[in-house]
Amino acid sequence: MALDQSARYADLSLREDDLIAGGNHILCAYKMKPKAGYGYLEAAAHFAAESSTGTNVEVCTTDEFTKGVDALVYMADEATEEMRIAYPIELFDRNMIDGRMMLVSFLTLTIGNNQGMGDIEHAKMYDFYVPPRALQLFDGPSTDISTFWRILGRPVKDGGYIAGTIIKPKLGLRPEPFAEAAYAFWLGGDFIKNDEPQGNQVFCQTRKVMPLIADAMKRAQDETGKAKLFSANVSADDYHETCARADFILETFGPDADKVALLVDGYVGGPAMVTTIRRQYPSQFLHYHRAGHGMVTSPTSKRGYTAFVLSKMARLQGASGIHVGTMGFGKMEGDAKDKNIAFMIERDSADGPVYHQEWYGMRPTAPIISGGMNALRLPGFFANLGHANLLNTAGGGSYGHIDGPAAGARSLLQSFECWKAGADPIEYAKDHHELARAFESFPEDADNLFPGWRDALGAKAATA
Ligand code: CAP
Ligand code: MG
Repeated sequence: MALDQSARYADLSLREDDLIAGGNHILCAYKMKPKAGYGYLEAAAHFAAESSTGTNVEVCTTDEFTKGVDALVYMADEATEEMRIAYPIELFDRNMIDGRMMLVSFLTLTIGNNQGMGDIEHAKMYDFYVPPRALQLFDGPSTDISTFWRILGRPVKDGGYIAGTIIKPKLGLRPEPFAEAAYAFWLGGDFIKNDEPQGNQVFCQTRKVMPLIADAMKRAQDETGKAKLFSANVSADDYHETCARADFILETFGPDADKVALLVDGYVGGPAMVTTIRRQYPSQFLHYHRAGHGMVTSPTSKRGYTAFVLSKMARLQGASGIHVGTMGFGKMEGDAKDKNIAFMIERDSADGPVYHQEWYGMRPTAPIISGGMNALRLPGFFANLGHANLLNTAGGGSYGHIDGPAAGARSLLQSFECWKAGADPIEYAKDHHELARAFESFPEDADNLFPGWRDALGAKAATA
């Protein structure tokens, strides 16, 4: 049996409201289950000890000051497996260079060694609260979706849906076809991103492809008379490599460099990669791709943290936009209730599953909606979320459109206009050709979402 540390690391008389009013603690809510044979409160207290000042035994070097910065379990409910811990903000590391807080330290404590403890079956963080003093010490975003709206000539508030895509196939395009795929989409749509694994492959070198993409952007802007946006993946293990890519890309786009977002694979690359871009390139839109996150955030995983927590951390770190899934309307895991993720990152005041968070004017992080989306799936998505102030990237939904990516892009925009007008998609498609052709392009979705569409649309959907 382990040492019972609940007298030191648990205080169930602490009230959450008082802890929030005090402003000296970061609060974390977990679903936690101890291994068989361990008492709930004892395991919780050991968890708080390992996540702050303690270990599995008393150490003789502990003094009174140490005890003042203990993390404390303030709620433990075996029946619902809920455990909440208050972490004094002094526990978290501050930068030497400027005294600011860092996400690395937040993670190391709150979801670090405690993930491998012998007396814990599993534990997953599903919400956290950041007091005003700690919020001030995180970077937050330096640019947000309004940057893009401004470039696109839209209102800077409620500028609406940004139709985007991902160059597909995911890998295996050489520079010329890659740039042509970009050009073709830009004839109809606004925003293109590199896919998460696209970088400097031997068959598609950054130095070769980026000038071609910059040229494609120029040509598409000339052709359409509209500004276009590109999100370039600069992920790499090495800080210098990431910066070398970003520098080269911005220089290459030259006068169009403001239209370039820098994309990082922020989950696999980690907080340091995100902050590299946030701090070295504060004028650029920071695009957080979260590939790999499912290993901890999936509802089937009982460890790690949820997608909600990941997204909230991304805003603290300064992501201008982060993928938040498709809330059950696309191909990736998720459900309609995930809209609380979008609300938490885009509003100044929002409710999480446990905690209410005030952001005190920290810039918003835009929800990026991606994964199996197409024009037919969008209206349901918008209806669930209640707005369309977001970036959407539809790879299959654009390059899978029967009349090509420009038509695919137009079908996305028409779908947004249709939803905004409160119109019925089948009726709207009667005089919006690309939307009609989306029915023909994605017949399985059409059958599921709009039964009877073929009779209603007839030749309009069938003819190119
Ligand atoms: C989508 C995508 C994105 C996923 C990631 C892909 O392509 O490019 O990486 O959306 O998931 O590679 O699958 P499609 P999430 O549009 O062709 O589906 O956005 O949930 O992080
Ligand atoms: Mg992708």
